[in-house]
Amino acid sequence: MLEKEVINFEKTAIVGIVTQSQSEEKLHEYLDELEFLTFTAGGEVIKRFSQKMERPNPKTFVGTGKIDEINLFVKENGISTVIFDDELTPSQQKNISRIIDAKILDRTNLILDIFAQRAETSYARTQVELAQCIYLLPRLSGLWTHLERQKGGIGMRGPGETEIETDRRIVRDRISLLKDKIKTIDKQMSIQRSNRGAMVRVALVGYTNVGKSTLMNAVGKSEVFVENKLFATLDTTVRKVVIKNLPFLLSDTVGFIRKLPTQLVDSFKSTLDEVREADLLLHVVDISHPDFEDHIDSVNQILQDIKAHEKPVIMVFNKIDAYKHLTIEEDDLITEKTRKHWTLDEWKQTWMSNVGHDKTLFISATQKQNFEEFREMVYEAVRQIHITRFPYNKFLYPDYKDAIEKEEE
Ligand SMILES: Nc1nc2c(ncn2[C@@H]2O[C@H](COP(=O)(O)OP(=O)(O)OP(=O)(O)O)[C@@H](O)[C@H]2O)c(=O)[nH]1
Ligand SMILES: [Mg+2]
Repeated sequence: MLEKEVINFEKTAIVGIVTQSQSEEKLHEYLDELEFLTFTAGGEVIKRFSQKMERPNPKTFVGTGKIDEINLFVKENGISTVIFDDELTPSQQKNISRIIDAKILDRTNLILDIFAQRAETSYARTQVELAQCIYLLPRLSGLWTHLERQKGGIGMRGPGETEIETDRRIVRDRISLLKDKIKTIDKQMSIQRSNRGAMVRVALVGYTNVGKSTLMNAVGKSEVFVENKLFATLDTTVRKVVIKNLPFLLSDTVGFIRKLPTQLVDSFKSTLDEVREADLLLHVVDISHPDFEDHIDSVNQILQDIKAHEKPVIMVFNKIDAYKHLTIEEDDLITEKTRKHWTLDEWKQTWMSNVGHDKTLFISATQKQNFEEFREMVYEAVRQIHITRFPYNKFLYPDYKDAIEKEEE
């Protein structure tokens, strides 16, 4: 409570829709996530609005009656920001801003904002700014509606439009400048990566907030920033890790999220190269999260988008210490036994038999539960890649060679 008073959170309302392809339950989950994103960005959600509709209204996303309802609530409760769960088209954003007297943002906007807040190195900042400029360009005219309303339409249109043209030119110039800057850094990073020598490269991937950095710290004895907020990590960290004399490189990178803005995926190309060029992926999952199966799907989709879906993967189900299942009595007696009622063992069995080709692990990174098994499985996978990749490694890693021989005796 005290924290909230000191930090002064922005009062926010969030909006989503129920459609044929998005059930009420799904919307509820999405809005939970949007609320967490809002909190991460420094906002406090005062109210959720939702509407059932066949498809989004092309002009105002939700119906005009709903817009009026939101507007009234905004006025009566001093709401400063309204955030829509889906990406608004530039014209939707413009139309809504004309009616509702508050900042109108969408999910993409919000994610970009969090990335901007969190970017620390100049490289991350450049990537985020590029994504923001690309997002902003088609929306520039919308920014002027506020001014138009204050000063009236007459006389404003001319200079307003000119300003928009000037702004567009400025943003376009900025985009090409940022692209050049990124190209230069890309080259440096790619040289850096190729200079790392003959070591197997393992990348931690997964949804945001699943515990990738925590795992990295636990394995690599490094100090990577960990926080119970979304997108704690933006920059890639690479550490040399040694398990049983076998050295390899482990990288921790930006987390994924569903509906990840495409502008971000494009701008973060080089950061994601770390994943694209890895030999082995550790796909970390937060099994204590009610939507973890959706998270897995989103991550797999993004891996496919960046063409990293054919790599060997170890599925690492993390946070088993926090996994809770509902017993039928806790819920209600009529409800049939759904997946939410499964015990951890039942999950394990299904995953082991379902996933088939992927190796599966269940751990707790904070409690270091099942760490021996984790180390063993990673070691074995890295060793396999190492043997095929570098058959003459005995000159490079005499210790490692000894270790294998000892083991095989
Ligand atoms: N209960 C429990 N919490 C964990 C475990 N591992 C990580 N956490 C917590 O989960 C939160 C997120 O951890 P991070 O390591 O920052 O997650 P991340 O995947 O790196 O997140 P991003 O960098 O935001 O993508 C932190 O509050 C951790 O303390 C675990 O095994 N059990
Ligand atoms: Mg992290």
